[in-house]
Amino acid sequence: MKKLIFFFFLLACSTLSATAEDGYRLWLRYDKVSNKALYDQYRLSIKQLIFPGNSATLTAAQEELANGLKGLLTLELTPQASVTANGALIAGTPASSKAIAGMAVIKTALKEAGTEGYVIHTVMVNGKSATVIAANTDVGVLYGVFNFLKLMQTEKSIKTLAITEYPHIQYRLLDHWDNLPGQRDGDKTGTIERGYAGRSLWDWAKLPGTISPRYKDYARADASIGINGAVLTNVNANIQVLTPDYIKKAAAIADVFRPYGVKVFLSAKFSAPVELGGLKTADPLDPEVIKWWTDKINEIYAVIPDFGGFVVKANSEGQPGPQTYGRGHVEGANLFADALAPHGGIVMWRAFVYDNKVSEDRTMQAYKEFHPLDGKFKPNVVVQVKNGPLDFQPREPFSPLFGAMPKTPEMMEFQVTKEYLGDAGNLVYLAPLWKECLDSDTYAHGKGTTVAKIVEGKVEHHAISGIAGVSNVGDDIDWCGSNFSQANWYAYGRLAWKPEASSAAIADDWIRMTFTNDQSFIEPVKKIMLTSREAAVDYMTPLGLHHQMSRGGHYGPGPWVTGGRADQTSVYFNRADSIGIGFDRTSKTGSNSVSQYFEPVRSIFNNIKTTPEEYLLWFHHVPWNYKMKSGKTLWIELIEHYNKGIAAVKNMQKVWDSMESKVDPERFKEEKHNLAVQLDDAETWKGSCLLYYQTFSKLPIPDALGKPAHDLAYYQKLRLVDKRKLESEK
Ligand code: BDP
Repeated sequence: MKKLIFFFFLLACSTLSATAEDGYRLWLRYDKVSNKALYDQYRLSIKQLIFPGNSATLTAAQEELANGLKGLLTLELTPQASVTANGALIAGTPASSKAIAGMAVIKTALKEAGTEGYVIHTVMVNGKSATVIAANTDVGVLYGVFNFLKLMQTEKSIKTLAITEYPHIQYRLLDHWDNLPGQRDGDKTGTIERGYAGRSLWDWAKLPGTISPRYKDYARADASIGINGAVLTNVNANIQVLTPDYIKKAAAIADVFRPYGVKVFLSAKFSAPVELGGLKTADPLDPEVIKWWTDKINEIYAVIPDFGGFVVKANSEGQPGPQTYGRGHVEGANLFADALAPHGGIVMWRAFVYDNKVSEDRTMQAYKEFHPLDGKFKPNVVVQVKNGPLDFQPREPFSPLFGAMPKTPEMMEFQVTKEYLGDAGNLVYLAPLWKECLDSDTYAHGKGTTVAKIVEGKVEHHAISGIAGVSNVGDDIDWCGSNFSQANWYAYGRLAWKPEASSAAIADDWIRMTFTNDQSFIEPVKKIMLTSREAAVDYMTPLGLHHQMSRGGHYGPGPWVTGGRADQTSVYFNRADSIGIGFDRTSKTGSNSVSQYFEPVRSIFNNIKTTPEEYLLWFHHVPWNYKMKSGKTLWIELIEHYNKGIAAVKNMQKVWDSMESKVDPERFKEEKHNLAVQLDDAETWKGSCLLYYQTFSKLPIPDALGKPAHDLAYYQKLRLVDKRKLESEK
């Protein structure tokens, strides 16, 4: 009998946990606070709720707060009209809450908070202690509520609070590279370009009639980290999204997002007037074309009154654009800008362009085309620039365009999905990659003009500032394809809100909210997250190497890739030969891309001795026997970097294995599996790259540094694909 009961007990546990830990709840878990002392403190600080208001956004904030308090503190409060006891929680704006309108100190504090910021202050009201969450707008209150809940989720004291927070960037967007159904393979839900977490969340076939509950949960997740816009569709755009039917579908999504402060944007295909409108041309100066876009934009605003605007990929990788009609980026972007301006919309014109003719150095193209256009764009045009001059590599120097268009707002484009960093499965925490770029000094307006400052628009006094992250969200139950990939969605939002935040602090919050507040879990896991990006650089493309991935999927190694369009191949970028390896971009003997940077960056990169070694092979063609700072040769250091990357993954495995008792079995097993794949990948990267480069260097791999397990022919045949997800190839 005892045995039978035990069996049923086990059965109950396993079914419970199987549904409980599927990753759906992201960082918004709201499990009961486990620290007894803090739980008691929280209960003492929150005894009464005063939260009037019935706008959609305040209702969303009230609902979130109620859910949070119920979960974290097993507390359900009926809102009251005025403070009667110690421990009141008062939330709202001066317009929604009489209590807040009457607090001089809060109104003063709110001056700093701006339109989307908030304050959380401990105050005395009629001799009673109270916590106030206040903002100038409803959405600010929602952000404040999320932060207040975060304090408890991460087990911080809430006894004496004096927090003022506001976003440092105005447009904080996620760009979904989601295709429409049938755009790629005839299926009902769209695939996602470079998406590794299933298919598109937007169930276009069922919209607008059926609204998936996931749209709201998606918007909640975005709002919890301050994301305030979503481009629903792929930059490789489909004209169909501009048809009346699809506009209605997009409007239904916008209705769900609106209470959470998330605006809807779309991608626009430049040739739509021809393909959809039946016009003879899409020439941006043609009056009929102007009328077509103006009408289309008015049609969108009629059903989505707060539509954010368009992102446009023009004259890049085969997409049509103004150059197709003998015009330039300025005419193209301004066409949209004029039609969007009366509605307050913006156009994000991408600078990710490269010629149909293969150029001497693809990384120079964006600067060459856009730098001369500074000052010519309409005020609601934002030029959207990828973080590096190439394409979301594990490491690139910052794009020289940042700061090079002082009269034009420049928007950052990061990639949250890990196209070049091992898809959803590999553990690579991207905040350090983004911080490295944001913290880089452009010297555009003297020392200290970091990329972050350019993007924030303050040094150049722009009216608009923006940042976009290419989303890693799909319809997988865990949203991002793995638990640790959720950290990148989270970190992106936090950095978009405040680029000055630290990778470590963000990781700390995320681990606490997603896993546990147990310090013996947090510290080691945080450490492996923080070192994971450098590990990926080491085992994929160390010392400034770039674009050595396999063709198309970009998942595994393919340093030998050649043929087809030269500037999309690995050999174009590694330039390996009998002398050495690396792309010479110096002024005298190379492409002179260094000239696109401001001094002293230009001279630093131009000189092999002063170039930081992590960018060495980005800027220089370096002899195999070149003496590195360590005194070792380049060849030996290359080998050591691959080894370091592999060792780092082994360490991640060791740390994770030691966490088994601190994490639920589902998430433990998933990550254990993912790390085993990652180690295998790292070793494959080492074998593939070193054996291929060795055909040029003719130098041995010393036994002590570990010979690859197979020969080059083996690696060349082995095409690594993500073992967990089927990627939608271009
Ligand atoms: C590259 C991707 C490609 C995108 C392109 C872009 O490989 O799928 O369409 O960028 O940003 O990273 O337009």
